[in-house]
Amino acid sequence: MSCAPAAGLKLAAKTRTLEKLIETASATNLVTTTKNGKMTNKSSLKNKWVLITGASSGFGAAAARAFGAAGAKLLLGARRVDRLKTTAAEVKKAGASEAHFHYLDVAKTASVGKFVSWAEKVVQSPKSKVQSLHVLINNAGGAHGIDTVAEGKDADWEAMIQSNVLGVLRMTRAALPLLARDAGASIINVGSVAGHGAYEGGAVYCAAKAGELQITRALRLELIGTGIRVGTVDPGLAETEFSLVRLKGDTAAAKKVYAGMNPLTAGDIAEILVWVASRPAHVNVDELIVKPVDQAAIGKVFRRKF
Ligand code: NDP
Ligand code: 8X3
Repeated sequence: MSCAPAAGLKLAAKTRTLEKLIETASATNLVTTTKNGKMTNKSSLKNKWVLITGASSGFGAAAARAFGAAGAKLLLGARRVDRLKTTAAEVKKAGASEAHFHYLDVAKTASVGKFVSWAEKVVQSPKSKVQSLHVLINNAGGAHGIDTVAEGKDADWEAMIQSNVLGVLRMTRAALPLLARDAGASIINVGSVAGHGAYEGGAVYCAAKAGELQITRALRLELIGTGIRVGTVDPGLAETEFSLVRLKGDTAAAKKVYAGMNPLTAGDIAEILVWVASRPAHVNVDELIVKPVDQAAIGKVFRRKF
């Protein structure tokens, strides 16, 4: 008895698998380059639409520039439209062919609705080559106050839950129909080390970022089969406007948060966000904790004495 037909069938199946892989790779613009004898795989962001919330400062603005430098086209949202205008100009300078911006308050469902309708019109305009969204970065958020629970203010609590938790949910729900299926699209949420551990004066911020982490995990389960990747990037101490906002505009107190240590920069996180989004389409970076070397744990920070 000959085993040739079985071998032939196996070969045909292998060829089909290979063809499928090549198809997927070209559909997602997988770029394979050789650098110093090493192979590097990444999917191209060129001309892909990237939507970033909280793009008026810090991580969001830096990420917009970094995605622009990678050839992506940007959709930027935040409440300070004058700052968005500046970011958009910088993004174009960095290399983006297009950078659009619009007012967005993630704490309000109506504002999120208006913003996403605007984004849909831009993405699906006749001149837009790729008519779907490739990356959604839920970055808008922050902390308000350092009060203990006993001293906490309703307005601070509500602002933190609104932006860091409900904002992520609202933006994701509204933008999901725009995200491409089976093409390496990503939802990347910006969490925090605060979502992984509690500290005094941080009860609500820690709860909010722990909420963001669990939303990310649930969403990944819910979206299985769509090809949409879902992950969270969770930084430690980074010097942006974060502490200035948390400490209600007290510049000296905000500076003190980073005194004597080398914090992360917005650029550090921006580069990581671009790296996550440009992995090959079959790779999902689930959860990434990034801390400065001087921060071994939330409350363990090394400070140099001058
Ligand atoms: P910044 O204060 O510099 O930036 C926060 C951004 O969020 C701004 O663009 C702000 O824009 C936007 N934002 C806040 N609330 C809203 C809202 N209701 N609607 C729309 N946009 C909003 O801080 P970071 O860049 O550091 O913070 C970005 C994210 O990173 C936040 O989610 C923060 O919690 C998180 N994070 C920060 C860390 C740090 O140490 N810096 C560490 C870990 C996580 P505008 O005010 O114009 O609306
Ligand atoms: C910001 C980092 O440590 O101030 O999310 O909570 S921390």
